Amino acid sequence: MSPSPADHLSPALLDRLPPNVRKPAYDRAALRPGIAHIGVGAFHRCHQAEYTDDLLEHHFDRWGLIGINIRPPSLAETLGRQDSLYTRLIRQNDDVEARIIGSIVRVVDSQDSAAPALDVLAWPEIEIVTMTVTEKGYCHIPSSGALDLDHPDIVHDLANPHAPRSVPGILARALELRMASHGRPVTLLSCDNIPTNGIILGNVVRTFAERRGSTLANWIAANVAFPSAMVDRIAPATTKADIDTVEKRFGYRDSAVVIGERFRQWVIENRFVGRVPRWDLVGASFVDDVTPFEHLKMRVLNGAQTTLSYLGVLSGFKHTFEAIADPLLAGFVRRMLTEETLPTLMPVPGIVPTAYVEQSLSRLTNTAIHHRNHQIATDGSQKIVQRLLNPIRDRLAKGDSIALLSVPVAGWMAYLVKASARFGRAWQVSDPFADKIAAIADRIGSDIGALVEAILAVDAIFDPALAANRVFRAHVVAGLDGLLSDDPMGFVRQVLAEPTDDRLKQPARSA
Ligand code: CS2
Repeated sequence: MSPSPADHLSPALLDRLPPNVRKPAYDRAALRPGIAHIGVGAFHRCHQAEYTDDLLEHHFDRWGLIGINIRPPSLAETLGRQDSLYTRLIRQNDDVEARIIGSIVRVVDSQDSAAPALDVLAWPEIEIVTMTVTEKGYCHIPSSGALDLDHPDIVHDLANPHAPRSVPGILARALELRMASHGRPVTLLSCDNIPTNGIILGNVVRTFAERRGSTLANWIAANVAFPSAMVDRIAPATTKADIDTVEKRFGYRDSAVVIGERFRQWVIENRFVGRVPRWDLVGASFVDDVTPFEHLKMRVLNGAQTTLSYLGVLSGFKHTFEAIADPLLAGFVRRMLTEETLPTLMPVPGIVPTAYVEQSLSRLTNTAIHHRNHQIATDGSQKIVQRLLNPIRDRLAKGDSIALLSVPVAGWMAYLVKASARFGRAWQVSDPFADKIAAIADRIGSDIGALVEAILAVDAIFDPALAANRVFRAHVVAGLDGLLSDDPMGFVRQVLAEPTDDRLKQPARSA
């Protein structure tokens, strides 16, 4: 019997789903929670939870996931009603593939108090804690990677270590509870797009713990591993249309649908303590050094997304696939990546860089993935260092041109400046530095040189040596001037028209 439209996803419904919906092919009742994941958003449900589902099908080994949300949305009730089952749709232009993921056994809401999160994280059975808490969740200073001791949540947590709010504070307290109870080691695996994410996570947790005393810091040094990882799959926020697609195509309701592209990748540094889920048996790679992979992914795929998001918003495009359908923007991004980004990359085992660029650009043309430019533009201050500023720094060190890579940096500035009152509040933005940049814009107005000077002085984003570089400043001034003009795309066209050699030192247009 096929389900009626009113049927909601549940274990009882599994046997009645249409045959083209793939289902967990293992005994969910035999799962044992061994992995906790902080930040159960669309990306986790589309990525690590799917790899774990694959692992359970292939090798079983009982690895169940407990999800923890310490920020909105609340998910325990929504997923709880479905016994933590949800549909993962793969959409590739007109193709839709549905699969029910069963690897999550429970989701815990811990937005109001850290207690539920701490309870799970301290269980002796939890051997791995993975996390997708967004770049800003680490409370680090983007330009240096150090814990931001002035961050309001860190100030709060150091004063109230038993009732933490921040990720570093929650993890440090959970480790303290583990130390004081059973003492079992644990691997903390960051799955966010920050460079050397394991090192940054280790830094912020250790720095926090050191302030709590050397006993905890020493225990962490001996019992906790912080491998780095590169994660990849485009999985934008779910829309109502995605939920309706499930009902229309497959005949049931699911309030926790996630949607992603077919491509996925997970490269994990092989540095665990305790048991290791054999994700390498189902497509992930365990490697000694993640750095070449993460540079490639963040500078090429994420660099392209960020560029298309800012230039896309400035040109009136809503989604990535629409921005990249524009020949000027597509041409700009391809040339930026091949001429300026690729030469900054180290060799990556098994990957041909030019082919990777083409594959990345082609992923972005997927018309079924409605990734909003404003979503990607969110928290740009936390993203541009690894996506744009690091390759710019590498190129400047060698005297190479940065004319193209500096355009999206100016794009990020233009995006925040245009959100200020002085520039007409063109759109609403979400970025930890939005207020600061808006205040600068309100104070300075349209003196572009002074605006750039003041924004580059924000040293949490721009390290002082880069900010002082004359070539970089000149390009960013020209870029911001061009992108704030009435014809921002005319400026992009003009940059592309410059002969490559002339771009070495001089910007296309001086303000
Ligand atoms: C995006 C990423 O929102 C963003 O910052 O660039 O979420 C991107 O889609 C993923 O990193 C792809 O793996």
